[in-house]
Amino acid sequence: YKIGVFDSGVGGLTVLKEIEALLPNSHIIYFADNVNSPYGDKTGDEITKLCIRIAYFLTMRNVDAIVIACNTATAAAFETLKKKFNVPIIGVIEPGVRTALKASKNGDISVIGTLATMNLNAYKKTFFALAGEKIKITQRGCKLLCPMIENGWIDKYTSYFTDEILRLYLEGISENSDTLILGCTHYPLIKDDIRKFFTKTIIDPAHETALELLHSLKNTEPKNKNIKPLVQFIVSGEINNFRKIAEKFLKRDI
Ligand code: DGN
Repeated sequence: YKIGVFDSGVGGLTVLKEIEALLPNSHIIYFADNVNSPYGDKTGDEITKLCIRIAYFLTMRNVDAIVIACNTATAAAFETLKKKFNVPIIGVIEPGVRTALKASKNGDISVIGTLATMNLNAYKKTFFALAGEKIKITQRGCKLLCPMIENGWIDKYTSYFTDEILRLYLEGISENSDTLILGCTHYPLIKDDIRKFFTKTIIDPAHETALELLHSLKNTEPKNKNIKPLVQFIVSGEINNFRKIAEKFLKRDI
């Protein structure tokens, strides 16, 4: 299969890694819209416009499916893309919610993500749709985390600063929550730091998202013949920083 994956930057790499593991023979086009990053401070309409452009770009390359490897973009544009484009569209929010519902024992779940994801209330709506009102959701918008990660604050030299900021965001997250969803695909890149402040179950929706892609492709006839395994990276802005973080995370040259 030929699969389009996009994010505002390096966050979607956490989803890409899972897709590569499950569909190793695919041709994947990863689009990082880093010239427009962060999406999290934009309005739903602004984000939707950017997503439509990216989805056109990917469908022009004849992809069999598009994975929105970004919670903010999923929150803003999932329904619009599903209506506008005639390929399976996979978002990250529903997979994360499903995983959290399976993992939580007490039904008290916290979610961290960008301000836009929280303002659009996408997690609350999805929990409500899948589980009714019996789940208690605490949402926390973390304005600084995505830009920090996008700019490479993911190593031991920066972890002191990252920790201080995480402390502010995660302190007071419902003491009773037994499950925390990383509701921004950038956050798994600093999962070890997050773990210092939330010691119970942490959900990264990436694996479940890749499973959902696999499932939806089962009923899809491949559009392209003779696909060779390949992962292409396309960035709309700065390249070197993107490459550095991607190579470190994927543990290979790209
Ligand atoms: N990785 C994006 C997400 O999951 O929401 C971050 C969006 C952004 O650019 N802030």
